[in-house]
This record gives sequence, structure tokens and C-alpha cells, in this order.
Amino acid sequence: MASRPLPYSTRDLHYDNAKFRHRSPFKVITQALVSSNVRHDCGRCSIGKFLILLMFGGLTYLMLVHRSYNLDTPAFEKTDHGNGGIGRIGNFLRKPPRLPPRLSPDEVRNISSNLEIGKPSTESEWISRQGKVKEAFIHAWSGYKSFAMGKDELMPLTKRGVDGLGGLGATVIDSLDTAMIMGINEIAAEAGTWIEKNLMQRISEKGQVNLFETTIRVLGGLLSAYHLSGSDSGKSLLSKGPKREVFLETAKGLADRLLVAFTASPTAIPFSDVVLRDQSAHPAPDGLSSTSEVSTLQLEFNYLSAISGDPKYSAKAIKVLEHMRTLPKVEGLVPIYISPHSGQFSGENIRLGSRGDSYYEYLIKVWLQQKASRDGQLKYLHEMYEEAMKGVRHLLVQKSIPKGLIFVGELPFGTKDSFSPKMDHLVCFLPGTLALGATKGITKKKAIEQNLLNAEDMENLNLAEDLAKTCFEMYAVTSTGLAPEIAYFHTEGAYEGGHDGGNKSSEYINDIIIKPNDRHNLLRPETVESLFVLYRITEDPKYREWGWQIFKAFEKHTKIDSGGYTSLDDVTTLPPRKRDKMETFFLGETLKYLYLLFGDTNVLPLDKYVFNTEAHPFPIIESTG
Ligand code: DMJ
Repeated sequence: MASRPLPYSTRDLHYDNAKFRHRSPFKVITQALVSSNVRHDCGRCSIGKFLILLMFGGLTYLMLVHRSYNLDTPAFEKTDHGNGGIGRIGNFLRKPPRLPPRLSPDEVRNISSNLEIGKPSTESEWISRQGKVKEAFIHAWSGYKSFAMGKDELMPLTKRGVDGLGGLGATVIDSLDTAMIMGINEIAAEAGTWIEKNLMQRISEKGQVNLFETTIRVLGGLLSAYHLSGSDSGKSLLSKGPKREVFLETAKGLADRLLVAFTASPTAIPFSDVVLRDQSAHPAPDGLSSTSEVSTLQLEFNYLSAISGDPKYSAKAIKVLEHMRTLPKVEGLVPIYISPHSGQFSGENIRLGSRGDSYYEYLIKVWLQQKASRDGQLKYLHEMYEEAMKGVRHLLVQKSIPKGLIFVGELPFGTKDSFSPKMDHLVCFLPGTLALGATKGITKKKAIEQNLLNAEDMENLNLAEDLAKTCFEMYAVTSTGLAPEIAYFHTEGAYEGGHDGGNKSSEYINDIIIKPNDRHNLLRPETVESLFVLYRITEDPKYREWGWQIFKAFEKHTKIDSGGYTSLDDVTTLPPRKRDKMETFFLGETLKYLYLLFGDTNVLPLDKYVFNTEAHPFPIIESTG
């Protein structure tokens, strides 16, 4: 397994121990004599002999008065204390030792943790690491339960809850299937019971919610809980709590209200917001919907149609993608805004970060979800995906300098103007999606054996591996070991020095630029999501090791003693400034992916399950029936 190159390789460190060891004056002089030409040219002449005698005399004197001293003491503290003038003579004769490179305690810590990466871990170690993730989930839930039960999110520092997502208790629903997958029956039962008692009523009474957020977190969470608690998942993962029908009925009740976002719009593109109690919908204040938001509803609505037997959900949602198929694009890439009034894309800003990301993710996942339609009705989605990935490789992928990290940048003004070397952490979903799209969820080894990978798939898979490394380095380059929300990359055309991640021992310290406003970390999942998918597909253990490094950094810097984990304000300083929020996706996604990454690869296999963008797994539908 390749270990991350260190700023000073292990060999150098050992070498330094010899090279930089303090040398006594005796050694300085004798080594000089032995190695210098004096020996050859003047050794035999009388002036030479006199000089040698003089030197030995001086040397004996120095040995008598010399006090050994500690190399760690700074030079300015090493002069006169107790030595008087004699010490100064010693210092004068002594060739100043070259000190080993000085590393801060953090850098030393980083080096030792990086060295750990090189150490192969046994399967039993992974089981114990998986146990640590489970403990983290229990800690996160206990904070939420103690201070914010029923609120959307926990504010772990001020120990209260906040309704940032419309007040449906989003953390409860986002957490439920994670608890089921981890086999924590008590939490699953608490969450399930809360849903049974409260959610339907809230759905009928609450006000404005965002269509996308509510679909991926709440609808998605209910649907996977329904699946995982039923016999069609192989075994029920919910031994206590409500009957599974509760989840399906609640999901239908919610989706029936969300559908108004589609029916109220004059085009196939839904409005962005729904007022639940009024069953009305309206566009965002600027009139536009985000491209990723309207195209990241289909897995959920399709699955609801499949299990409820009512095609209306799927029919509305899939129309969005059918419509998008007809719109002009730039090599398969699309602007991040779309108008529900005109049905056209708006502006020219192209990126795979915020507002663009999961458009690309769902093209391939919706295609994967319905096996029987892959070569028929849904074939166009695969074509759109392939074209888009070609466009990504052609227009958005570049290499940083000096060390050559592959990254995905942006085209803020389309192809007419310059490329921006900016990459949101959100883009780190892409390595996983690319790998999944290449092998369709089976291992790379199997796909190669069965001759299933074409040139395009191979390119995408290679890009996936390069990008996963970059995403990992976005963590490793900071003082905390946690990634910023946004990174810029140093390229030939663009450089803004002065804003590095703070980990001076990172090889990529000059490649990755982190601007002051982008230094926060919201406990996001995208990188660990990709590490999980890449580990499943390539079976390369380095992805697990990277995930473990990231998990340890979350534990160290974001865990709050009284319960829960918090977002950070600045990942580049130690100790990092904290924000007061635990996002629902930390329980729904981040910890779930880490748990799966360290666990048995047969759990939720990627050729049988497709994860929605909030990490809620739905079974792949094998037949049209
Ligand atoms: C989640 O809600 C989803 O993963 C979404 O697709 C992107 N943003 C967050 C996590 O970062």
C-alpha cells in the first residue's frame, strides 16, 4: 500500500540522526585533520608538525573546559551561562551544527499519524474501528436527544435545537436508517416511535420547506427505513418501534404535499419551495430553481412509486430529467440555475459544486436504479452522464502545481471566459460517482475479468482515483486534518499565496490554497462517501486508512463532551474555532459511510443498492414489474 510521502522521508530522519548529531570539538578537529589536505602536504614539514602540536594542545584545553549542552536550547541561550569566556572559545571553534528540521508538535503528530497509514491493519482492527464509529453515532444521537429531540438540528455548544429545515425533525429521520444499519435497536426504536407519534401531524401543520432538502432527507429517510425494516431487505433491521407501514404511509403523506411543487409550476421544472399546511408552492425569491435540486428527486419518487404501486410520484419527477434531456448543454455540462417559468437554464455558471453537484450524481444513479430499463427507457440518462463526464474531463479537470494534484474547477462564465481553479468540498462526491458509473457497483477486478469496462469507464475510474486522493489531501493539508468548505488550486494561470492549510508537513501545502472565508467545515460526507465507494470497487485498503485518518480528526476536533459534534469555523488553526451546529447529514451520511467503509463489504452491496444523495439506501429494482 502506498503511504503518503512525507516532507522528510523516514530515511532522511534516520540519516539526520547521524548527520546532525552534536559533534565535540575533539571530533571537529580530528575529523578536519584526517580529512584535510594538511595531512598530505604539511604533515612532514616542521611548520606542519608545530601546527599539529598547537592544535592538540588547544584541543586538550578545550576538552577540559567544555560542557556538553542540549541541542534543543536555542543558540542565544547557549553562550555565557557558567562558561564565561571559555565557552565562547568552544563555540567559536565548533562548526555550528546543522539542526534537524524543526517540526511543530502538530507536524510531528501528523508525521506519526501518516506513518500509521503505512501500517497494514488487520480485519479485527477494522471491526474495532467500526465500533468507534458506532460509538460516535451514539454520542451524536445522545446530544441531539438530550437537547434537541424533535428539532431539525442540534446546536451542541449552546445545548439547544434549531429548525433550519422547516421543522419536521430532520435529524430523527436522517438518523433512523443509520441506527438500523449499525444495529442500534434502541435508537432505531426511539426515532421510529418519534416518527409514528409526530411526523404526520407536523407534515400537515408546518409551513415552508425546501422541496429538495425535504425529499432527500425526510422522504429518503422514511423510504429506506421502510425498506430496511421489511422482509424484502432479507432481514428486518428494526426489531423494536413501529410497523413498517407507518414509514410508507408517512412517506406518501409527505410526497402528496411535495407534489404541488410540480403541479404549481407552468413547466416540468418544479418550484423550489412548498408550504406544507397550505399545499401550495412557490419559486425561490429570484424566481430560479437550482439545477441540482430539481434533478435530485427522482430516486426517491421512483422508489415511492415502486413500493406504493402509484406511478404518479415517479411520473412527475422523471419529467424533469426528460425535459433536461432536450435542453442545450456545454459538452454535457449544465448551468447551475434553471427557471421553472421558462424551463430553460439560466446564466452560464457551470460547476460540480453547490447547485450543480447531484445533477450528475442522479443521472447515473437513476439509470442504475431500474435495471430492466437501462437499455430501454432510461438509456438516455446514461448517455447524458457519459457526455457530461467527457465534458468534465475536457473542460473542468486540471492539475495543480507544484505537486500535481488532479482537481475539478469551475467555469463561472461558461466557456467564454476563464477557468476558475476553485473546488467545493461538495465536488468530492464525484470520485464515488465516477467509480460507480464505471463498474456499475461491482468490483473493478470482477469488471475487468468479465471484460465489462470500456475505455471511457477506465478513464472515469482513473479520474475517480486521482480525485479521491485530492479530496483526501484537502483534509491532510490542514492543521486539523479536516477539509475546508472550498479549496483553490495553484495552477500555472492562477496563484494566490499566503493562504495555506497550516500543515507545513503536507507535500501539497503549496498546491492547495484556502481563503479566509472558506475555512469552515460542516461535517460534510462527500469525501468519506467516495472513499467508501472506491474501497468497495477497487478493494484498495488505502481508502480505509484515509477514512480512518479523517474519522480521527472529527473525533479530535469536533466532538463535544456534553453530546454531539459541531461544525468548525476554521480548520487551519489550532485549536479550531467552533460553530454551533451539528448538521443532520453527519448522522445520516458521514458516520454511515465511515461505518460501512470499515465493515463487511457484503452489507448493502453496490450492485444491489443505490444510495440517494443523503446516503439513504434503496434497493435496485430488478424488473419493470
Ligand atoms: C447533503 O444534504 C447531500 O449530500 C447533498 O447532496 C449535498 N449536501 C449535503 C451534504 O454535504
